Amino acid sequence: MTNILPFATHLNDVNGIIEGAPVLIQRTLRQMVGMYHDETATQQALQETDRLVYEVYASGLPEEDGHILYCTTIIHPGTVGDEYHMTKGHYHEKRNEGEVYVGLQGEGYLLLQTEQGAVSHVPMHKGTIAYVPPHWAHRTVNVGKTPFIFFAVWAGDAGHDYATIETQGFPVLVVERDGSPVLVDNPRWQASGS
Ligand code: PAN
Ligand code: ZN
Repeated sequence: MTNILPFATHLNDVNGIIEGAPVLIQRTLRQMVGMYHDETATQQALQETDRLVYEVYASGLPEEDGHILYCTTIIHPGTVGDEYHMTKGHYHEKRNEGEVYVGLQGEGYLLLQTEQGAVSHVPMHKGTIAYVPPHWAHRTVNVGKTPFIFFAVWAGDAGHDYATIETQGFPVLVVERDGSPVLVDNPRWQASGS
């Protein structure tokens, strides 16, 4: 295991950035083509310009057993068609690794599913401590008008499996109806093996 000396970083509680965190991931709509259910709305939005959907400030710690990884995620407000801005979502490669999310700002939903077909969602706002149990895929969604920001902590060797979600999506979508978020069945979703 890589030897790391004790250190501290600082969370900027205005913008959610971890100052001194070396890793920044920025995901734009172009990098998420095919993940929003309304392909026409995705292509129309991209004809005008690409947009930043979310960014991650990560610890940069080694992805190894024994280390604990952490980051903040900032999902910018907006919709693609009627579907709220969201993360790609993933299973952990090591399915038996869970995670903790802490809401810092804004309004969000945490969507979860298992490979056995169970589905769940947890509304999140400042102060929410949400638990992602082992074996549950997880995606977060900004259902508000301001950035939705949360802090996450997980095991260093958990790994990320994006491919399963890219292929299958989630069984439910979070869409805007009369200005409020509602969950609807994902018409394109198929359980694995079906
Ligand atoms: C989070 C996520 C982060 C971005 O740190 O990685 O919110 O979402 P995607 O990884 O799905 O793009 C986490 O769950 N880590 O395990
Ligand atoms: Zn995770």
